[in-house]
Amino acid sequence: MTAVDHRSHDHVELDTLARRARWHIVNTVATSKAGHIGGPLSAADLLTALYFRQLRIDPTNPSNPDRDRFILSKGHCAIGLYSVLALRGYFPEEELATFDHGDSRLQGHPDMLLTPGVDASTGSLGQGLSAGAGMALAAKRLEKDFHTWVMVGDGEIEEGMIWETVISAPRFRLDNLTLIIDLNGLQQYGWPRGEGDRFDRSEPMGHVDLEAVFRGFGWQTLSIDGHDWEEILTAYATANERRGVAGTPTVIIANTAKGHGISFTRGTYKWHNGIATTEELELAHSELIAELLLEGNDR
Ligand SMILES: Cc1ncc(C[n+]2csc(CCOP(=O)(O)OP(=O)(O)O)c2C)c(N)n1
Ligand SMILES: [Mg+2]
Repeated sequence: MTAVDHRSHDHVELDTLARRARWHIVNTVATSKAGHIGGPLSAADLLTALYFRQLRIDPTNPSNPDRDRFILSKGHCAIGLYSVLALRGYFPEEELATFDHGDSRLQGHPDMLLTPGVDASTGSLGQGLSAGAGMALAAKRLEKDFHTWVMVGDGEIEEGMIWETVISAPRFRLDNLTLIIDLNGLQQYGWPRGEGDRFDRSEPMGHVDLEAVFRGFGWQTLSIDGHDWEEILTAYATANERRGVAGTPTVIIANTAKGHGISFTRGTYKWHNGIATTEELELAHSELIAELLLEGNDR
C-alpha cells in the first residue's frame, strides 16, 4: 500500500528544493574539500522559504535598487546561501563546483562584489545586523518600500555589536528590518563539557530567554520551529506585514537543529565543518535525493 502524502503541494515543492540545497551543501564541501556543513544545513529550510516564497527579488536583475535585501551575517554558512541562490537562478548550479577556489565568484565567505545576489560581505561574526539596520534606515530615508532580512547564528549573538543594533533599531522605528536567529543550539565546538575543557560550551543561548530580552528592547518576537514550512511562512508573512505600520523591528527566533536533514550530521558539533567520505556522501544522497528520484520529484 502506498503511504498517503498529507503535505500540501507547496510544502512538497519547498521540501524538494531544500533537499536539493542540502545535497549541494554536503556534496560541494566534499568536492572543494573546504567549508561548513552544520550551520548551512540548519538554515536550509529558512533560506529556501525566504528565497522561494518571501523575498521580492529578480535573479535576472540582482542590483535592482528596490529589491528586498538579505544579509547572511553568519557568513561561514556561505555554501547554504550559494546553494539556494543557484537553485533560484542567480547562477548555474554547476558553478557550485568552484566553491572556495581562488578564482571563483563563490568564496568561502560571501563577497558582495563577486557574487550576484549577495547583498553584504560577511564572515567576521556580529556585523551583519548593523549593516542591515543601515539598509533599513536608508530605505526609510529614501522612502523606499523594500524589506531587509538578516540571519545570525546563536553563537554569533554573543557578539556585542549585535546588541548595539538590538538597542538602537527600535529607536529608528525599523519595522522594515527582520532578524532571523538560527537557534541551532551549537556553535563551533560542542557539549557537554569534556575533560580538559576550560569552559562549558553548551548551547550558546540556552540560559537566555531571548523572547523576553528582545521584547524588553522593543522588538516584536516570533518563536517558531525552523524546520516547519507552515510556521516559517507564517512568521515571514507576519514580519512582512508589519513593514511601514508597526514602528518596531521583528525578530524570528527559529528553533532548528545543527546539521538537520542528514542523519550523521544532525545535532553534533563535529559537523560544524567537515568533509564527507565517499560512504558518507552515498548515505547523504540516499537520505536526501534518492527518495525524490523514486517520487519522480527531482526537478
Ligand atoms: C568575529 C568572529 N569570531 C570567530 C569566528 C570563527 N567562527 C566561525 S563560525 C563560529 C561559530 C558560530 O556559531 P553560530 O553562530 O552558532 O553558527 P552556526 O551554529 O549556525 O554555524 C566561529 C566562532 C568568526 N568567523 N568571526
Ligand atoms: Mg549555532
